[in-house]
Amino acid sequence: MARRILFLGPPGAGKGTQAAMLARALKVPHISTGVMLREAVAAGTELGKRVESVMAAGDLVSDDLVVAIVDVRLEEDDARCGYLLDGFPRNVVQANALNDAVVDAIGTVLLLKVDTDEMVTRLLKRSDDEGRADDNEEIIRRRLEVYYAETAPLVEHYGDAVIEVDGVGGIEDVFARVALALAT
Ligand code: B4P
Repeated sequence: MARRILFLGPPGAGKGTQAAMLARALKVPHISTGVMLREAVAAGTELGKRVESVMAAGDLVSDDLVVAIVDVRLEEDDARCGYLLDGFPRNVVQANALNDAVVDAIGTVLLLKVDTDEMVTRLLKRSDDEGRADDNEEIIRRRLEVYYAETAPLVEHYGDAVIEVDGVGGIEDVFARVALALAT
């Protein structure tokens, strides 16, 4: 059966980490808008130049740009049999921009829950490991604000499709909870 799953959660909750593991297990593509945008920045494309400063400030890239790249990606052959969307939609406008066929097909919305101190600790560690421009403390606080203002309302938007998963603990332990949530 085709699996179409959305991952929601604040920055640093582990969406990217868990979505990559789950996509491998389910053999569906892992579609991360954050990864696609960072690749565009690294490659110096026109898109990358437009979004670089917005991302570095911890703000959301404009809806039309993100919706356009997701639309194109979902048309690719490998997405026909399912996919994991990670980091998209990020607000109600983006959720409403998904076409009806996609909305009808979304089976599960996984919400990874992690407290603020843990998120900040993880992202500061990632900053040390990877040197991402948006992982310093001031920008992390800004990204959290943006999450609570723009993205958290999606939990209500998706209503009964949302399954909460405790994102605190070792990566394998969290993954076991994700797998259990999908199995029940
Ligand atoms: P994202 O790439 O989505 O980044 P994120 O929210 O920081 O990461 P995530 O929650 O996936 O955490 P991860 O697994 O990496 O977005 C970055 C930026 O792109 C946004 O701020 C925005 O500007 C832009 N953007 C993306 N999508 C957009 C959209 N739809 N619309 C507009 N703008 C958009 O985990 C974080 C760290 O924790 C990692 O170092 C990981 O190793 C570690 N970790 C994970 N699980 C752990 C665990 N269980 N224990 C300890 N550490 C753990």
